[in-house]
Amino acid sequence: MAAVNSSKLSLSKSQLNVMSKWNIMPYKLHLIFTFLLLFVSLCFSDDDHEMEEFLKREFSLSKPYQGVGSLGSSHWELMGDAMVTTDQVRLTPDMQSRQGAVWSRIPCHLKDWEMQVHFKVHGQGKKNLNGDGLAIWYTKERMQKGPVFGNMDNFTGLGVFVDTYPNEEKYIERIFPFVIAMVGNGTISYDHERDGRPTELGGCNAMVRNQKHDTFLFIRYIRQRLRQKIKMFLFDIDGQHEWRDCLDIPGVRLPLGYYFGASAITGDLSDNHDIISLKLYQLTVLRSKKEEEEEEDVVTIPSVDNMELLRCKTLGQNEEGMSGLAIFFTVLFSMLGCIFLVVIGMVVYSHWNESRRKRFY
Ligand SMILES: [Ca+2]
Repeated sequence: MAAVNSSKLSLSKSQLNVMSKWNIMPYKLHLIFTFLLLFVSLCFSDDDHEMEEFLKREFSLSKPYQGVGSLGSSHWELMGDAMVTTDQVRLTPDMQSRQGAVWSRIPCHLKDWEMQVHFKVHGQGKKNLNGDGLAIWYTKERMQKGPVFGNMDNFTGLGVFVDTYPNEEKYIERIFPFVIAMVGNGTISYDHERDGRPTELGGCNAMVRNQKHDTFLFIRYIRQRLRQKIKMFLFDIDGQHEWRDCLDIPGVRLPLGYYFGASAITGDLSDNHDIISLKLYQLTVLRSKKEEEEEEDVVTIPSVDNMELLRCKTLGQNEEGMSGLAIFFTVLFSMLGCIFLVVIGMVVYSHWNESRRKRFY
């Protein structure tokens, strides 16, 4: 106890010393305090701390799906094999060669949003004998049939794919179902045979098929231009409330006025692909003046900053190996060349030296 007391005493003495120093330099104290405050506020100024959420009913789809697929006044339109039941919008049934979709009729002009997708993928097929998956869209085009999870290829905008069948078998390290995101500008094709790897922005595996508990996918898009991010959370671990970050990509530039949709496709293999609800929340994000100024330019074509960089990350290993090998051979041949030149030089020099000696004698 005595030791503690003395240490307390010495601490208070040193504190007094420090305090007296601070009294001499009030400006320093003020500065330190300001920096601390700034640091703390920066640490806590995460996106979640400055957001308010508003459910936008016109962009949301939920039970009892009033008028969907029958009334022209509904905000949502069905396509292909999609059908409405009391419990879900079934994009495809568990049958071969089906495709279906549900599309919003209204273009969305929100800057910052979060789409909360409650979905269900289930069927008779055993693991990896099911397919092909479903997609969530924010695109310029709507109501188009096609090969990309039941939507057109060369789409313009954002596609998030819940891919349930591994088409490319050589990458056995990837466990399916696998969720990826892709941004198209109208000219980029989705490579079905390679599960979209050449154009993916990133993704994660997610055990979302034949689950007893509910499965969700959240797509969050905030700060158009400056800090755009797509975040996906999955509710898939034994029904516990556990969310996982799936991907987080800054610099995703999406134009305003695109349409939300969901689609699915089956081929030789099939599944029921169900949408239970789509809930769109408007997010209110505070922006600095600088951020507002930087966002003034209107985005007309979807793009992703550092897209080439992202591609290199996913494609790159073979290319990197090749360039390493090329460097090795370049260095090897340069060294051999140098040695050859030195040897030639020595031979020439010795000949010259000998002939000079002969001249002297
Ligand atoms: Ca696939």
